Amino acid sequence: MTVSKRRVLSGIQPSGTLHLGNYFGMMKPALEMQADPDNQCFYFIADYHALTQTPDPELLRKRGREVALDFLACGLDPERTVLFRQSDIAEIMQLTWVLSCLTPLGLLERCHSYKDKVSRGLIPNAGLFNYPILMAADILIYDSHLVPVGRDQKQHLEVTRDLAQKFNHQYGECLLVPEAIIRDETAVVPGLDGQKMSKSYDNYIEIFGDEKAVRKKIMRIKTDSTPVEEPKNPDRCNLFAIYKLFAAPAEIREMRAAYERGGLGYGQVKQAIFEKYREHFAAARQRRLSLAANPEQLEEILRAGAEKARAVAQKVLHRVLTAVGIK
Ligand code: AQP
Repeated sequence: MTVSKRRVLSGIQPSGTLHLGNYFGMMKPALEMQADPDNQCFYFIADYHALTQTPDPELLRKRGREVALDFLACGLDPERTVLFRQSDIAEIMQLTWVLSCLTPLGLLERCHSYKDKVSRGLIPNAGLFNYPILMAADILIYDSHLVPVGRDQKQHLEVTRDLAQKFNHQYGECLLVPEAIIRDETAVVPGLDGQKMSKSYDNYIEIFGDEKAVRKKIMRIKTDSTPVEEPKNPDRCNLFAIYKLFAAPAEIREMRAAYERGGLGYGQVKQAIFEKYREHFAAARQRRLSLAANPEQLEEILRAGAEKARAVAQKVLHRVLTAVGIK
């Protein structure tokens, strides 16, 4: 069960277009963690998870490639970090079954993400209900130490930890109990409507959207109707929350003071966000274009990543199956 480096593990579902919530909540911290030589990062495209909501095969394949391109364009270095498709690691399904046999139904019934989707009208399938078990398998199968995620995944991480502890209690020390890494400042990035930004709610700003269309979306971000001349509370404003993601500390202080002074129009803040957005992703946008022009290279990165991830998964699964009495 010993690994020489700290393993960092995270995934993104190809369930739609990646957005600022995915970027600031998970990708940016995950990319920063790859710079630490003590970390060995495993990042994956969670296509089995996305299957719960994506019945169109071509769309699922296409979105999977796009997630990989987005991640690479944003700075994932395949020389240092292992990037792979979840579905290339068949062992995950075996571990999912073993963990399912330990999971009380009540634990799944309490998961907010499932309840939230159902309350928004999604007709759930068993896959969506069982999502936290698959997620636990995704994490535990690589002896992961650290899992950078947005706050919406906190409860799922707790389920993962519970299942690992339950397994160890029942069968003896076998699974490593991981820790979530959630940054307060980017834990929940708000969408255009002020709710959590989500691929499946029509409230997101794409990382690599068409700039004109993104500008229009930014201009639609919901605000209150405080007149321009009046002072405003930045801490209750979606625009300020989004501006803060991009701006340097001194710029944030200046913007805060401008809110509190009065005389600042929301249109000005929206324009400032758009300019920051454009600048922040300009180099990545160029990199994405050249990566997209070379699909064989992308496939090779994913193939090589899967090979490395699978070697670890096979060892952990062997340990688990031996512990439960299957091997
Ligand atoms: N709004 C957000 N703020 C902060 N972090 C976020 N994440 C997602 N939205 C926000 C983080 O992004 C990572 C990848 O998420 P995911 O693709 O696995 O699924 P999700 O959390 O369910 O993201 P979406 O966009 O809301 O997808 P759909 O609509 O398909 O369910 C995770 O670490 C997540 O915390």
